[in-house]
Amino acid sequence: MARKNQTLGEFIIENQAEFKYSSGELSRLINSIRLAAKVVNHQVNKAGLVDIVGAAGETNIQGEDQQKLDVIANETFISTLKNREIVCGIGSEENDDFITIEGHKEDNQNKYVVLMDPLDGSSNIDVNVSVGTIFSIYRRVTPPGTPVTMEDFLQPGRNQVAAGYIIYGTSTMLVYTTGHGVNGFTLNPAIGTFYLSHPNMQFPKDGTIYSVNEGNYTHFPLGVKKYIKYCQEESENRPYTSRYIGSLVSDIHRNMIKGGIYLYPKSSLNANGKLRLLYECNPMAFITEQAGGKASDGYTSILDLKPTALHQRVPFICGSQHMVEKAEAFMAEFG
Ligand code: AHM
Ligand code: MG
Repeated sequence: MARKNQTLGEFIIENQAEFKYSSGELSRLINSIRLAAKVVNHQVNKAGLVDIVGAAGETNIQGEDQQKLDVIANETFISTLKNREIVCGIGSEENDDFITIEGHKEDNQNKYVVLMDPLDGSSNIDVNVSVGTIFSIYRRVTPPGTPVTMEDFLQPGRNQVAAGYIIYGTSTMLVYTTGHGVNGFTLNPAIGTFYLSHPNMQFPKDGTIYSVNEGNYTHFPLGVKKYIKYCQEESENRPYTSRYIGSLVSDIHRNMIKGGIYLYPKSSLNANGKLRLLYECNPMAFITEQAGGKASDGYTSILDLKPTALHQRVPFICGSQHMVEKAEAFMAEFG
C-alpha cells in the first residue's frame, strides 16, 4: 500500500511483489535510475552558474572542458546502468545506435532493455525552465545470454513493464509506473531522498488546458486547426486556457495534475511531428493510460503502434481522456 511520505527506496521494496517477474532485477533497475536522477539533478541545478564555472564548450577555471548537460545526463544514465550490469541493452535519443551490454559476467542473464531521453527539452536550460528525463523499460524478446538485437528495442509500447520521468523543476520529482498506477516522488535535496508526495496520480477526465506550439498553426492538418478553434470558442467551460512550456515532461506533468491536452501533430513542416515514439511518446503514453488518460497519434493508440526504427517520430496527442477523444473526433472528420 502506498503511504505518503514513504521513501522511494521503501516503496520499491514494498511493491516488488507487484512486478510480473519478481526477480528483484526490475527493482534494482529502478533504484539505479533513482541514483542517476540525483546525479543529473545536481548537474542541472548548477546550470545557472555557467558564467562562473564556464558554459558548455568552454574551459572552466579548473581547466576542465565543460560538457553540454544533455551529454552529461546521457553519460550519467548509461554509466550508472552499465556499471551495475542490470540491463542487457540501452537505447538513447542521444545515440544513433543501441548499446549492447555484455557485462563482466561470462553470461549476461539480464532481461531488461532501457530506452530513454536523458534530458528532454534541453533548450530550456539556458533560460532556467524545467527539463526532464524520460525512461521506458521492456523485457527483451530474444533469449537471455545472447547479445540484444533491434527486435528487443522495437516493441510496441503496450509491452512496457515500466516507464517514468524525472522533472527537474521548482522541485525535482520522479514519477513512474510499473503498470499498477502512477506514483510521484519529490526529492528532498537537503538529504537526497525521494518521498512519495503524489500517490496514485490521475488525469482528470476533462480539463481546460490545451498545450500546443501554435506558431505552427498554419502548417497543421485541418482537423487539428478545427480542434484548436474549438478550444478557443466561447461555450460552457471554454475558451480553454493555453499553456505551453515547450518541455514535454513539464507540460504533461501539469496537465496530469490539472486536466488538459498536449498536442504535437504532424504538419507540413514535419510529416510525422517531432517527438520520438520510443523515447518520448511510448513512456508518456504508458504513464498517461495508467493515470486514466489517453494518448494517440490522432487515430491509433500510441501504445499499439508497431515501431519500425529506433528514432522514429510520430504525431502525439496526449492527456485527459475526453479532451483527446474530442481532438480525435475532429481529426476523423477533417483529417
Ligand atoms: P528535444 O528532445 O530535442 O528536447 O525536443 C523535444 C521537445 C519537447 O520537450 C517539447 O514538447 C517539444 O520539443 C517542443 O518543440 P517545439 O519547440 O517545436 O514546440
Ligand atoms: Mg527529447
